[in-house]
Amino acid sequence: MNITQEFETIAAISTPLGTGGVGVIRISGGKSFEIIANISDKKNFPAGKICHGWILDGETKIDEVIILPFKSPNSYTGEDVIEIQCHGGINVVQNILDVVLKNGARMAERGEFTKRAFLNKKLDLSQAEAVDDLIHAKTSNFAIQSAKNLSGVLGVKIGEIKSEIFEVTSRIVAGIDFPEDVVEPEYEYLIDKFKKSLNDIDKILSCAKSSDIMRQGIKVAIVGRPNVGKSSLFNSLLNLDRAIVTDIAGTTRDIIKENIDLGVSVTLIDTAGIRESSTIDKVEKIGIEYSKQSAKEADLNIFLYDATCGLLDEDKEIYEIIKDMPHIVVANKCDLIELKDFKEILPDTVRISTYTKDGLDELKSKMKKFVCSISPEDTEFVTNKRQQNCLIRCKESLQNALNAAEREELQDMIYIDLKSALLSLDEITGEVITDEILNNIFDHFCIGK
Ligand SMILES: Nc1nc2c(ncn2[C@@H]2O[C@H](COP(=O)(O)OP(=O)(O)O)[C@@H](O)[C@H]2O)c(=O)[nH]1
Ligand SMILES: [Mg+2]
Repeated sequence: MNITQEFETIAAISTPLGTGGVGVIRISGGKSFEIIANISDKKNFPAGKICHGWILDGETKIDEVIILPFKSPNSYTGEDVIEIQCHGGINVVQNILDVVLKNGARMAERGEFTKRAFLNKKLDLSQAEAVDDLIHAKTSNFAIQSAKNLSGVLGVKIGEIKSEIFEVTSRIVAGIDFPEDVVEPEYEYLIDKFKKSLNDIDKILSCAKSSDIMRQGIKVAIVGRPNVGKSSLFNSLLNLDRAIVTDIAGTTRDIIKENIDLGVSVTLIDTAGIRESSTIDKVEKIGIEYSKQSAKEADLNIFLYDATCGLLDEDKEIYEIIKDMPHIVVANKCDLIELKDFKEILPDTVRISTYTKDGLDELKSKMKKFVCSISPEDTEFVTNKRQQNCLIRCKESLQNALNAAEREELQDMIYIDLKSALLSLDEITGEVITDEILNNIFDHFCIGK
């Protein structure tokens, strides 16, 4: 592989800033080997061989480290790369980075290592985006799906669709350029081919909704009147004492959010109890408004009431707000009543006690069932909004080509549509891309990646 671009040498801390077993500082660019030779007690760094030594700042010993040398093009970025594994303390990694910067590297920008990997053709753009997805995945499921894209699944599929369209385009061009020697392709053949490509694109786009859900997660709000045990349930689902629980109505005044992993990332929202009362103050009133808003915006509401009281008018008013949206009815404090005394007022009520934890597994499995109903666990193709937009544009061009072929229009016209279909696909993998789009993608990355 030829490295066509010559960049400055960059460096960054690649591990999260904090205390840990190991910290990693990464250097990439033409001066990497020179810099490490200047700042280490070793002078020889055979590519692919693990080296052990000290990082020095002049005479001062900074840390005892492991050095991993990679020679271009066999590295993450495709350039010469040095990775320094040091002891994982905030100051020690910073001290090493400072020495590296003092010796001729500049601080890397967000995503600059991966951007260079892309520019040096170590990854296509869909793989580079998968790196970011993998790092930021909120659930193990999404991490696995992102790893599929990192291995190139999406890029390969796009490549297949592209070569189908390319084959047709070449035959059309040959017919146009050499009308005496080459017969232009039959319209029936074109129609078949376009339908097949449209079908392939639809298959990827059919996973768009579950891709979005996997990436962003869903919102689940716990709603109910004060004191029914919303905060207790919130804490139980999190396995954490996060929200304050008291027997005083109006304890929760703000919205509290935390994430749990139910195959997709679920943002669990504890809300202020919704009630009308002359004693509520301004703060609680605002909290109640937020609660109503959260209920309306949630993908799923858990409607909680107190089994010992049954459904009061206040409960019914809240139920009215959410009854036409996806919801689960939950009766809490079932530890306080005899099983035989429980009357199911609303269908499919889950009976729980946040004290004894009875019924929580059933509630969780109902939540999971809902999650699965909107996002199947195995999504064949994970895409992001940018990729989906490219696919939609490609689909429009192909649809135009199909319409034209069905009307048996001049093949010159069809050729123009096919060219734009190909361009849209090239954008997904990054073969055709503007600097603006590129910067926009990598600006979201972490420093050091
Ligand atoms: N007996 C019993 N009490 C509960 C249960 N869940 C919550 N509580 C109590 O009900 C009161 C109100 O709980 P809290 O979670 O603050 O309710 P919220 O106002 O809806 O958030 C507190 O005194 C809790 O200890 C339960 O399952 N059983
Ligand atoms: Mg509360």
